[in-house]
Amino acid sequence: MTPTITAFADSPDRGRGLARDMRVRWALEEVGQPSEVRLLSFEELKAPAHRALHPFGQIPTWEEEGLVLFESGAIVLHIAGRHRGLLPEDARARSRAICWMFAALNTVEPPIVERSLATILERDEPWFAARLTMLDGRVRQRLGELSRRLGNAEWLDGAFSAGDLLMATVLARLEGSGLLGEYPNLAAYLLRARARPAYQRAYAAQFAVFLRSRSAKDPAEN
Ligand code: GTB
Repeated sequence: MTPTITAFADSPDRGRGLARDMRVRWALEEVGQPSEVRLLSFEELKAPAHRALHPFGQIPTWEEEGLVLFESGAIVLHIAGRHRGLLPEDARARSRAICWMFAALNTVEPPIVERSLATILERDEPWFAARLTMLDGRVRQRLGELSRRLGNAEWLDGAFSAGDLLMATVLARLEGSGLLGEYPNLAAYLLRARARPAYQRAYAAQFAVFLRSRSAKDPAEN
């Protein structure tokens, strides 16, 4: 049965591939698993039908033969566990790759998301500049540590894995901040990840949603 995932009908990132369905789309492309995508408005996200799938009323979700999952990391792990290509066969290498999945979501993503939310929600506050300096410092700490560990390697631990996939989507959220450019090996790592054909296909699919929503809103733009 073809799995169904959910995504924003009208993503606030305007098709830049920053919403968390992108991780799932990318993982599906890496392993060659077709899927259906159900697009949801903000109202639909909070409606009982969607909350029955996702307790927090968010995207993405996963439905497949009665199995319902939420949390992008759990969905990527589910995909990686059922197909070759995103986790090593060797048990120890597999555990290390899963370690990087958690590191991406639990250690690197939180300060990046906090910074990103502050730039949206707190920009007009009188104390915003001081807060941003502090948040930048927290992000820099993690980027410095990650940069030192990556060194000149192509990927975080041997072959490309679901750990790299999640880490790249986390780093992508720094787009436009100027912070990633301070760590040339991380900037190159993100470019390398985004150059993967599977990423390109996933990006194109979510960008097509943005183009359709834009033309529905303003036919003159197309
Ligand atoms: N921990 C969950 C996961 O990893 O799946 C987090 C899911 C989540 O935050 N989903 C967001 C959502 O549904 C979309 S991705 N938000 C609606 C709500 O909570 O009501 C977050 C996101 C949104 C917008 C941008 N952007 O515009 O750049 C980037 C990321």
